[in-house]
Amino acid sequence: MLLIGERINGMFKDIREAILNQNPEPVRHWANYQYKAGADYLDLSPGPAVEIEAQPRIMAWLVETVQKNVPLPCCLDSTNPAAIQAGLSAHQGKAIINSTSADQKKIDTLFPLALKYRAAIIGLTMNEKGVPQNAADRLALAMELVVNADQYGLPMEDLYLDPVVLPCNVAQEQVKEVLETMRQIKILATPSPRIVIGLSNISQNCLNRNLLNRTFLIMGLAAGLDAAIVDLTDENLLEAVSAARILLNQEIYCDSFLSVFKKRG
Ligand code: THG
Repeated sequence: MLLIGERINGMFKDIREAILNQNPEPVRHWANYQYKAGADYLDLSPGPAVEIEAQPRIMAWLVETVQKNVPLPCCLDSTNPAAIQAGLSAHQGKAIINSTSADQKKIDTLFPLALKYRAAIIGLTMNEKGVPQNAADRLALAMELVVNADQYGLPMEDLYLDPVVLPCNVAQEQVKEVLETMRQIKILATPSPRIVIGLSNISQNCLNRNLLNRTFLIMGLAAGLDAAIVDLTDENLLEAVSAARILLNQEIYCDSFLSVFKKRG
């Protein structure tokens, strides 16, 4: 599975201040930290505090600051297509666009960008009406994204569907709907579209976050999850991922597997 580091996000105070002061140090720090901890991609989000006109410049600055320091591709996290475009043009390697909703207008703006830059793209199973409450309605939106990918000629392995994880303290009954959506996405097309989630959403404003996060990640992996935006400071999570990779036959078992895989990167 792909691990996408969540930490370079304007939602966090140190990153928000780094952006406002154009101070690259915290961005460098978290790029290096997440790289060493085994991230495959780094999610970059200017966050909600940044003025809309400044978002493209800031996304490009985040990409350049990160890629000057670590050899990792980025997951460009913004609802603003101009910021995505600026990030893509500054980016080296295969980016992930994060994200389009299932709104046709958004798809028609962002799928052509994915094709132009040969980027992968995350499609959220939500639209202008919000996030559907059950698996069947999420799946209908997943299908719309798959049909559009087919029509645009976007390779299925470049489409990551996101069933939209909500905090379990406010949407507890939706957790199993998300898992069911994952199982159904896997059989929606051949080859299967990929599945990604923002893992830490599940535990926002909850107690014992790390336990909730890693328990849900393992349930997701059993349901076909391919990638997740995660907290790479959570060593218990990374240990559980190492074990899951063995049990899902994604890595070859060796007697000292935990110590070996934890030292990756
Ligand atoms: N899907 C996709 N992209 C996403 C998400 C998703 N990007 C953003 C988010 N969700 C994933 N990233 C995070 C990053 C941080 C947190 C949750 C998800 C988080 N932050 C602390 C909080 O809110 O409590 C902030 C703590 C602080 O301010 O220090 O939990 O679902 N495609």
